[in-house]
Amino acid sequence: MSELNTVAVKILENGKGILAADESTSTMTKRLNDVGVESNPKNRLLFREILFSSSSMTKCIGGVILYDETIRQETSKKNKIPELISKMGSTPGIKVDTGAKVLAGSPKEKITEGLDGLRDRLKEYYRLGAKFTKWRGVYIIDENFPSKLSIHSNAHALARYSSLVQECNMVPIVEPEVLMDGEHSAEDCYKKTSEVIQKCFDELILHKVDLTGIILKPNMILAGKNSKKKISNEEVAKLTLKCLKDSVPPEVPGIAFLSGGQSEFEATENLNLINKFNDTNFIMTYSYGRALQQSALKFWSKNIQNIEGTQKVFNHRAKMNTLAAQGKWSKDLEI
Ligand code: 5MM
Repeated sequence: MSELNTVAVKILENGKGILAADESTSTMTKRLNDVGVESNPKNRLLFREILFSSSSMTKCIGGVILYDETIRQETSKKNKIPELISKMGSTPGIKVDTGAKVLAGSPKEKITEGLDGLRDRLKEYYRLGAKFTKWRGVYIIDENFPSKLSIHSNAHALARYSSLVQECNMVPIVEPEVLMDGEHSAEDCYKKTSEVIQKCFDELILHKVDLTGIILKPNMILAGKNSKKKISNEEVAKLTLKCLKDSVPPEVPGIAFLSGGQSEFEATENLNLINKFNDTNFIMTYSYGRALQQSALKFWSKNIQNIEGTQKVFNHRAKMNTLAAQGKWSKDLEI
C-alpha cells in the first residue's frame, strides 16, 4: 500500500477519529463570544492547547485539523503546536481552503476558494509538520439546489486541491458538506448527497488522485433542521450507509463524518449505529468540530484556568465517540 494510505489508516484505525479544531478566526470568535470569553490569540491558543495535551490525544484522537493561526503558535512550554500533537501520539493536519464565497452565476450558493498559490502554501505547511489537509465544499438543499453549477464547480475544486496535496505527500480530506439547514426530507438529503459525492469521485478520478490515500468527510443523511418529517436514528444510519456504499469507490480507506450541527449525543448515537450496521470495508469514524468541543468549551468558559476539569470533559466526549466508531457505545456510558 502507498505511504499516503498508511498515514490515512493510522489516523482512523482502531476507533480513532479526528478533532476538527480548524475554526477560522471569525468562527472561533463567534464560538468564544457565545460562551462569554474574549477572542484573542492567547485565549484561542489556551483552549486549543488544553485539548491537544489531554490524554485522549493518545487514546482516541488520530488526527487534529488546525487553522493557519494555530499551526504557527507555540505552547506555554515553547513547543510548536504540531510537535505537541505528534508527541501526544496523534497526527497534525491543516485546513488549506480560504473559505466559501458567493458562487458567481448562482449567488445563493457558495464556492470554496484557495487554489491560487496553494502549491507553495502546501510546501510550507508540510515543513511546519502537517501530514494531512482539509478542504470543505458546502452545498444547500432547496427545490433547485444544489445546482449543477455548484455540484460541478465544488467537485472540481476539491479534486484540484486533492491532487496538489498528494503531490506534496500529504493526505487530503475531501469534505463535501450538504448542509442540514432547511425543511427538506431525509430522502432529499439522500438523493442530493449521493449526487454530490458521486460527482466528487468523478472529478477525483479525472484528476488522477490516488483514492487509497484520501479520507472522505461527508455529512450523515439527515432530515433538514426544520423538516416536519424526522426519521429515527436507525434510519439515519441505514440511509447513510446505503448512500456511501453506492457512491464511494471501494479503494477509499476511510470515512470520517462531520457533525454538522447535530448535538453531541446525537452525533455519537448515529455514528454508533452506522458502525453496528456497517457491512462495508470502509473505516467509519468521526471528524467532529462542534460535537467534540461544545461541552468542553462551555465548561472551560466558567474558569479558563481549569485545565484538568476541561480535559476531563473533552476526554469523555472523545472516548464516547471512539466507542461509537467501533459500534460499542451505549447510552448508559454517558454521565
Ligand atoms: C471546525 O469548523 C470548521 C469550519 O470552520 P470555518 O467555517 O470557520 O472555516 C469545519 O470545516 C469543520 O471542520 C466541519 O464542518 C466539521 O465540523 P462540525 O462542527 O460540523 O463537526
